[in-house]
Amino acid sequence: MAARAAYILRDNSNGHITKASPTLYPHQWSWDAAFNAIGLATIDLARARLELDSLFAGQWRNGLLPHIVFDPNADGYWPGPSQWECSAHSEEAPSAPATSGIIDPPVHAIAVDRILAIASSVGGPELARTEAWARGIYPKLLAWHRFLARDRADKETGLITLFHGWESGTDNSPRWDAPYAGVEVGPGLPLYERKDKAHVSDVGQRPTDHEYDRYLWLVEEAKRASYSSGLLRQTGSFQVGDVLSTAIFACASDLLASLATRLNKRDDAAELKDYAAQARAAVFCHVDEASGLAADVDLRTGAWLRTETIAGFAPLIAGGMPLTLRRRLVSLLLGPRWAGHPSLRFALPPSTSPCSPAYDPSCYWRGPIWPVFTWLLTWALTRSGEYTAAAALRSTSLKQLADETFGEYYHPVTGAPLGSLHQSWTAAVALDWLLEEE
Ligand code: 9WN
Repeated sequence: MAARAAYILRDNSNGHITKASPTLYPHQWSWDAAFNAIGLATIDLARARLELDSLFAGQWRNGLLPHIVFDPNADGYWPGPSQWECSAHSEEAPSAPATSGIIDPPVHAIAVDRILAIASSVGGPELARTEAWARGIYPKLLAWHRFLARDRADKETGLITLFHGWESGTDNSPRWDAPYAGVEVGPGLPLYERKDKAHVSDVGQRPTDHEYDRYLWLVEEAKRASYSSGLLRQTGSFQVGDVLSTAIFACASDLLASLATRLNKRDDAAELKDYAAQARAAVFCHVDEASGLAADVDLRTGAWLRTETIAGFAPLIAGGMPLTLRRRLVSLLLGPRWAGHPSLRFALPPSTSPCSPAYDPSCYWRGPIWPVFTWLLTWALTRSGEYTAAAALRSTSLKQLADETFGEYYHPVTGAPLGSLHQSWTAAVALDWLLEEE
């Protein structure tokens, strides 16, 4: 399986970026790149470092790390550079490489930490090279975290604000149904033809045209606001506080603070620890007592969004949770509302609880199991000392991936791979899990 996964990463590489998938996503996605770099580190540390360097080449002057860095030689994804037109609309955007103008969850410091850990186990010159590289990429990571703290931490809730569902990485998750219901497509939405539907066996696995109109309209809104968070807070018709991105920001800021300490940057370390503490507190403040899950907030109405989605496990990812709350969440995760639901082919948590009325087992983020998300959970569980739960999810995931198609997501009941096959981040997390299993 490791060899097959490694071949997929090689085949999806253009030499310096890894396409998120061979045809559906032929460019570099931000959070995909971080997971891909973790997988690459298990086989080729130099290539892992290059992956993140290529991603950060697309960073904006204000620190924003865009959710897509476009490969100028690849085609077939829509919306592409000529729809985003970032450098024409914002002085913060680089003129090259072309990028999108929105963000992805900030998992990058997790990747740097993991790459350093893998390099430490190798030792020798590779470790020295990786340490020198970490010193070089550190200021870019700091600028990214400062951007999030400055431009995206919501003053009221403390949660990371998103202006597009794509920014959550969980695009059409039912967690966003209520805020999207308030998005009205205005005049001036250019005519468009979707390209994504040509790359899946059943269009029911992808978001609907109705949803796509809203996705594209929010891109128009962002352009009209010059991709400025300040302006989007006044004009954006989709504004949510995302508990998952906030939790990721909390643990990533902790890890970056440790790197700052290692590099002797004490003031930075204090600043980053402060970001982590504030983000973690914001996540814990949004735990719904009744369900035990964290709830996102529709910032335009103030309403808590309580749909039972996998993002509700954000406190586990944030880390530093009181033991009683942690035990409750781990039991919930493995119990009958989630991974232990009797209908499931593999005991793994689906993207939406099978007990939720919003659950749709074949559609994208509305029910399928995403191996990359399971990896994030196994990583977080290990970090907080929940080794038994982490090992159970890891070994079950490896069984799920045994057919070696490395699907983007999987049908929870039939176990069939869905969406794109040969998805890079699925191959990448398999490599990291296999390393752990050794
Ligand atoms: C929009 C690349 C990306 C992932 C996201 C996933 C999907 C894009 C799309 O693919 O989103 O960004 O076109 O559907 O939802 O998490 O980063 O793999």
